[in-house]
Amino acid sequence: MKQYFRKSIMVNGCPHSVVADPETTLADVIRRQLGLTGTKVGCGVGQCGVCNVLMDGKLVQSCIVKWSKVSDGASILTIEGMGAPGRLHALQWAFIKCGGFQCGFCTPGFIVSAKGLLDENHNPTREDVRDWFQKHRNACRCTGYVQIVDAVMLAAKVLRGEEEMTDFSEMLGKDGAVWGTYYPRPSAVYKVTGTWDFGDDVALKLPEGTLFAACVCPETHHARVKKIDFSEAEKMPGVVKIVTAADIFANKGTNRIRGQVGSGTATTDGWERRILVPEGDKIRQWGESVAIVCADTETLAREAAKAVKVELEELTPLLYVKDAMAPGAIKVYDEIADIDGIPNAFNKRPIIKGDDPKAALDRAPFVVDEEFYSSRQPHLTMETDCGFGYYDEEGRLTLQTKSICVYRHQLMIARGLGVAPSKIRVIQNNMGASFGYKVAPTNEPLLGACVIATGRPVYMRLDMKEHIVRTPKRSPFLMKVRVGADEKGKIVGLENHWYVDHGPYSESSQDLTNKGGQFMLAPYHVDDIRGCGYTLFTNHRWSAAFRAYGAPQTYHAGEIAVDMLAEKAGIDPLEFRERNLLRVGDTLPSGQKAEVYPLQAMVNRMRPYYEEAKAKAEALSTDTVKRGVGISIGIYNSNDDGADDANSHIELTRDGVTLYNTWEDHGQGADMGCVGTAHEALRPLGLKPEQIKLVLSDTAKAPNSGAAAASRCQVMVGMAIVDSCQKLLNAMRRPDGTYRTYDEMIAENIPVYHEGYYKATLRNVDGEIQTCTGMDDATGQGYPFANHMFGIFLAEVAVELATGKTTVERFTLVSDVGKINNFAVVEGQQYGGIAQGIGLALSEDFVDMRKHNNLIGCGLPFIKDVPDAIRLIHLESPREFGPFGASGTGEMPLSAPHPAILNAINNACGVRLTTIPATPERVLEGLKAKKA
Ligand code: MCN
Ligand code: FES
Ligand code: FES
Repeated sequence: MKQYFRKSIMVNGCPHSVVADPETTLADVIRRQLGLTGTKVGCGVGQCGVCNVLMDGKLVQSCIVKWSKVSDGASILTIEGMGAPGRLHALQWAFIKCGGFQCGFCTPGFIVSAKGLLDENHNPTREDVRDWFQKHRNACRCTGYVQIVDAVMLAAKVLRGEEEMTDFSEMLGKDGAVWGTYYPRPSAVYKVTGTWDFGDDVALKLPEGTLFAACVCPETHHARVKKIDFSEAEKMPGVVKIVTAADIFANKGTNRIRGQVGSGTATTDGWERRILVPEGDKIRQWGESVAIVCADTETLAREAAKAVKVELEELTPLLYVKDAMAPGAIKVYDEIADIDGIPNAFNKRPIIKGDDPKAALDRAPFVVDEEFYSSRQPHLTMETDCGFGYYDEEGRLTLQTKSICVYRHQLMIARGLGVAPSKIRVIQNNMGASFGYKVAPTNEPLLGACVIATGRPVYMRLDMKEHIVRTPKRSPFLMKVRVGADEKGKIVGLENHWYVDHGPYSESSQDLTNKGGQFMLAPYHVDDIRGCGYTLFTNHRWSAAFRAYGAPQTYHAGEIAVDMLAEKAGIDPLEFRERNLLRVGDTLPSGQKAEVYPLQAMVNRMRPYYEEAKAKAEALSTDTVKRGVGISIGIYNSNDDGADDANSHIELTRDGVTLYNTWEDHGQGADMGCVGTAHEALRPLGLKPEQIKLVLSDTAKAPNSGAAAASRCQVMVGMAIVDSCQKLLNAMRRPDGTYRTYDEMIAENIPVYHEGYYKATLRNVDGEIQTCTGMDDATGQGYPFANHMFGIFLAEVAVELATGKTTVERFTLVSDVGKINNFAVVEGQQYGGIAQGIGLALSEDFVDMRKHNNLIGCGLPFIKDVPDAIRLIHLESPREFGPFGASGTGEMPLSAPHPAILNAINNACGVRLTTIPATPERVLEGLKAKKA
């Protein structure tokens, strides 16, 4: 006989009597039984603070408090009890004012936590705030924490009566401008009040009869599936259907998924990926699904999934790219041909620019010839992968997920499921960030298979462990670089070979592999380059996009190699870089010109901070703690390689305008991007920002704007928005230059709906305007990118000699992302990217499934791992082909912050690491090797 506990509790000042399972968590009681979905659940195991509530005035992580431990009469405060739209708490107001959130998934947890602090301490210092969030383990993956601390400090002032909670319209610019200001994004009020529904929140409100889907994923990297036995599982309570590949075949699906593979150099046709691994076939990576249990509840589905027996024949896994390419290595796919005699290589991307540099390198007085390895960085979003599917009013298979390329996913999964693309509708849920992993379909085909097999709405949610081990990761690169300089410290040539570990699927691999050629030494004048990138199959995690896709790998090698070269040449690292900078008229490794050349001006801005940092490091180094300074430069693209394009539509309404497009919002600020851009383009109409309504990221309602990837949307969708706005203004303009009203347009029968379009455009080496074309397969030369973003990174670190522990004490970023639409958003992107760069440099990795399966095990940076002292300096060179002069910004801050840190470690203690992360163990090993 199962027992339930009835307790009377006060929730947000109201009495409730709740009957619940004693083993249920307080988070579940709050979310599922009380329906207060403002409290989110991230890690579910007490590591992230996303689920924070105050219980009897004390901050608790509600995901680890069992109902049995909640005392009768307990008083609980959730985010809903703090304030609501229209009556914000000072903390909620301050988070908006300071831009202290992005995706908003961690935000209720931070705000409730901060209330706990301010209730105790009315006048905290910034360090008190940081200590509090560290002690209470409040984690955020988006913001880099600085604006959160700003917000708490500001709220404290309000609560002390030193500051007024003013109207946000004060933040508008001259003549009511939104563009170029810190004006809050449209989703702000909802995110800080917990009323912004994420996928999991909507899922709890789905109709009766909705099934929960749990995947059966045997724990192996490589094995043949001999038998899947679900005879016991299907008899278990609540089980409605166990879906296998046989169900997909029965629907005439091919059970295969294909993504972008390449343009002819690949030996695979790209159809490697199975939706569900059938009997007789192979599991080729950890976490691959062989079956899905659809049951009435999550608990029942998970129980039954455990009862499915899978008989396996274990096979040797290839978990490291060097093993995969070793002569005689076993094959991940026997049937896919090797390239250039390299086992498991399925694509090659040569780069041939200028003359062969071999002779110059042989002659050069200073040469670096080094091998580098970059890690398999995990995305570590606070929200896990989740979503649901159902048939909509037109009988379309509708999938609401974290997709950041709704149209692409529609096409990618259609044939595999046996459904015409037009019969699939993909909608992006409000999401707790992606950082690119959702360029890959994850749950979409699985949910699709379940809805088809059951005919019922189906919901799937991974817990954090499943989320980490089953979703794709950053692809590790093994890089061999030979670069030389002459007596004057001028780079004379580059030989560059890189080997990309792409796991067992080829999807999205060619553009990634291209980056190794496009960005190796991109910030410098290098006439002569030879090299080649190879993409390889392994049995480790399949790779998808991760913010700056290919750049952190490439700059890890390039920016450390440049530092080593400077050291060999006896030249200061910044000085060496300045001598070699990419200057007006120089070409990038792909042979195209950059659209602007801001690097010298950026170095000029950086130099005083650099000199000051060097002096400080020297003065503050002791016998036990060595301090050092490191520099790096990153350039990254702001459009998809080649002939990128985007659509955006606009409709004039009686209340204002409505935009229709698929600028998917990970949390980066698509809402602000759309409103800021459209508001500026429609300035003659004098609209208020709230008069611009958005219908985003639903394939049934909005035209295709492409993926929210490659930091392309501000430029690409932005230009399409401007085009649509111009068309609307042209239609509204009267002969005297004034504008018709909506009613007049209707009365005169003038169209109020206008379609905007943009195709990526640049100036070629002759200065002529053309569209982007992509790269030549044989030489890696071409016109892949319309716009770029530029960053110079300065890291100041302290290395503890006894432990090898590195702390980043201060960080400076001088950037040029063109004209800035919204400063709060751009600064948030940059703080957050730097924090991820610190994780990439020092702690984050994904190698061992038993260790790297939770946020802490994976090395997620918490607030004290990220300095409060981060300086952001913006240069804004206007871009000819960007809306109002804008380029992108999202990925630049994660292009090359980590080599600055690695270079600073070397500067501090003489340990030159070529593998990341620079864990204390690796630094200590380096220190010991130095002594020996
Ligand atoms: N922006 C601006 N002014 C500029 C350039 C950009 O105000 N000159 C603003 C834009 O309006 C937008 C944001 O900055 O709100 C990012 O714009 P953009 O660089 O065009 O990037 P996308 O909108 O295409 O977003 C994708 C990009 C990528 S590729 C990844 S990965 C990423 C990122 O953005 N993932 C993120 N930032 C992220 N931020 C959060 N919080 N979560 C993620 O998953
Ligand atoms: Fe509760 Fe992470 S601490 S969800
Ligand atoms: Fe903190 Fe996204 S805003 S996790």
